[in-house]
Amino acid sequence: MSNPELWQMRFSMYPEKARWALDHKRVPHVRRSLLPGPHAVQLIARFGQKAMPILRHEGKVLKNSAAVLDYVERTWPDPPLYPTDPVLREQALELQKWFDEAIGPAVRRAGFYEWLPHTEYSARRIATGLSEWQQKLYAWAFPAIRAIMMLDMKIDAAGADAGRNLTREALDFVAEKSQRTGYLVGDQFSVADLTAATILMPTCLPPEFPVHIPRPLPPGWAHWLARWQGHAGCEYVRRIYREHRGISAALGE
Ligand SMILES: N[C@@H](CCC(=O)N[C@@H](CS)C(=O)NCC(=O)O)C(=O)O
Repeated sequence: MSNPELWQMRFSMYPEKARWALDHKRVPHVRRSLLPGPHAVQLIARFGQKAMPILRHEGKVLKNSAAVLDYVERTWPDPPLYPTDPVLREQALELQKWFDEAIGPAVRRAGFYEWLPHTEYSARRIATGLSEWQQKLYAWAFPAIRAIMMLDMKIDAAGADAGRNLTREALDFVAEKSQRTGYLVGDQFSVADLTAATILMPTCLPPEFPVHIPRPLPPGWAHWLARWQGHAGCEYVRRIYREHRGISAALGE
């Protein structure tokens, strides 16, 4: 069997879901990392869409993080991410859907609203892993890219407000739901925990998130993290990362 190829953005949460699933199952894979802005041109011609993650394997193309995880689960079943019990599996997949469709966009809208005004820092953080001159070039082009991102993701004050409320709701939910067994569904790590921890990663920034974070953080980014720091939901996110994130199975980028 050939190695799968993952099209991703390094700093982003949905690609992190796909990386985590592949790493968890120790599937050797190749990562193709793109930057917001140029990514649209590179992906639309190739795959007919610009959102990542996209996984290509053995002639198949999976285009959404839930579809990628489903394919990874079926192709490399061990260790499992889906609960064996059909009722628990249904619950885990429902939670994945809630985090993917309602919470992810809300967190992103609220976070970006506070982060993006810091032009130089935001550009460098998004362009993490690139050479110094590439980061400089990206920072130079970033004001135009940022304007497109804000329109594309509908980032404005009202969206940020609603996004903060949903972020808090999600943190309250994971704190409460994981109290009994430590996990969101049943008593084992599953796709529900992987998804919740990943979607809330920008809110809690667990040290095991495997992407370089430039320091010091400018005020917008620091303030965002400080707001959630002491929440019990962030303790859950940090514990899930600490105990289950594991190390990369990537062959290269
Ligand atoms: N629901 C999709 C969301 C994917 C998504 O929003 N990906 C972001 C990165 S976090 C992206 O590629 N954005 C760039 C774009 O849409 O142009 C999934 O689960 O894969």
